Amino acid sequence: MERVIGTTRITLVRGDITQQTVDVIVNAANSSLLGGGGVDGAIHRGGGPAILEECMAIRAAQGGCPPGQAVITTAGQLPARRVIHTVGPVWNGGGHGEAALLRSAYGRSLELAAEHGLRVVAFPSISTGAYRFPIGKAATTAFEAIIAAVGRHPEAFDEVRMVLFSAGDLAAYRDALTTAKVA
Ligand code: AR6
Repeated sequence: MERVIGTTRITLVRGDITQQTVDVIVNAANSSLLGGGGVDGAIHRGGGPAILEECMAIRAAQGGCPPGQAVITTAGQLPARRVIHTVGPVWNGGGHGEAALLRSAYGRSLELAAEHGLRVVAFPSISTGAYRFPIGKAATTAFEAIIAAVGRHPEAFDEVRMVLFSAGDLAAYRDALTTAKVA
């Protein structure tokens, strides 16, 4: 399943984010940048200690990464060239700015990718694991942010890929991408 906006393909695959051979994969990190479970654990395990070393240097310089923001490091031994670490919101009922923070997490990640000339970007489903954001709303919000970023940077990206871990997650993102409005 894919949709094309100008010269950018928005694609969906079921798989493991650490196995993607792309310019940059995005990590669903936490504000400490010191690692964790889920996607974050898999990326640090697969990439090796070089990723944590750069995260610690960023922490020393700017004191972590708030929700909705993003930072970039090496990908260590992973097949991707770089890792962008973004922090999604913890779902707390939806009335605490969660959707805006999730939009920002996708949007800032794509701004950083564009700044660094990274043209093929792979995202996991940010915030829908440990942070409990409902999958359908997360999928709709992700594509709103991705489509807006592609609109701001029409020349920057060849592909923005969502990498979904389960069949259920893939189905939710397929529904959201099918119905997403492209301006
Ligand atoms: N590839 C692709 N998707 C994956 C993978 C993988 N290797 N592993 C899990 N998923 P989560 P969050 C899916 O919890 O909700 C960490 O401890 C998973 O099934 O990784 O943003 C951080 O340090 C789910 O659908 O991220 C933070 O503390 C989705 O990825 C916190 O969790 C996101 O699940 C962030 O929580």
